[in-house]
Amino acid sequence: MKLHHSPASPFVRKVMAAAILRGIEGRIETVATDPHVSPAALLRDNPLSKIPCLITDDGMAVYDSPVICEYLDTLGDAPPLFPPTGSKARLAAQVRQALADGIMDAAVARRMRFGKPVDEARAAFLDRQKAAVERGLAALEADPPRGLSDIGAVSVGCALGYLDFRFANEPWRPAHPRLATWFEEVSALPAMARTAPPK
Ligand SMILES: N[C@@H](CCC(=O)N[C@@H](CS)C(=O)NCC(=O)O)C(=O)O
Repeated sequence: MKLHHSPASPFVRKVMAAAILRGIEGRIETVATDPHVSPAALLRDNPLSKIPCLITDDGMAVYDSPVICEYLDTLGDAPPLFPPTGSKARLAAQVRQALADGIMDAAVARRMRFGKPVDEARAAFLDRQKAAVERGLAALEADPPRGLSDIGAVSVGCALGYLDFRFANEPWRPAHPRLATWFEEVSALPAMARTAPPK
């Protein structure tokens, strides 16, 4: 399989962490891709010009990260990251994934302001993204994940790692001590340690 990849993308990190947890990392060849310049090789596979985008061994392009992770769960023998279909645990893991993905979406959108003038409408948009991140963190602090055993927890780890990577000047730990303790524990695990964003 091939994966359009960037080490800075939290969504790519989620896919690589899932692949490590599933024991199939070695089956994925990463292809360095900058989605923001809309390279032809990416557009051929994903018309949205977004990463991650996985190309399966039989040539099917699969996106976005929740869909890729669910596909990876069908490969390999390690314990699944998606609890059984129809279970309450599965719904809870998917909702937590959606919350973490939403934090990543909002944080990535905030990054788009850098180096550009910010008018009133843009400032309001950016404030809204910041507020979404803050509310998302508060919801996670009220109900932090346990361990790294499902796709919800993996996604939360990637979201927090992205905040550290891109918004180190806005420390989230002091107001979210339970989340900080959990993140400290899971950051040492191979799936998180080996996929950490560049320094
Ligand atoms: N919902 C998508 C989000 C992916 C995403 O936003 N990726 C960013 C990189 S972190 C991207 O490719 N951005 C390029 C663009 O928006 O043009 C997923 O879960 O995979």
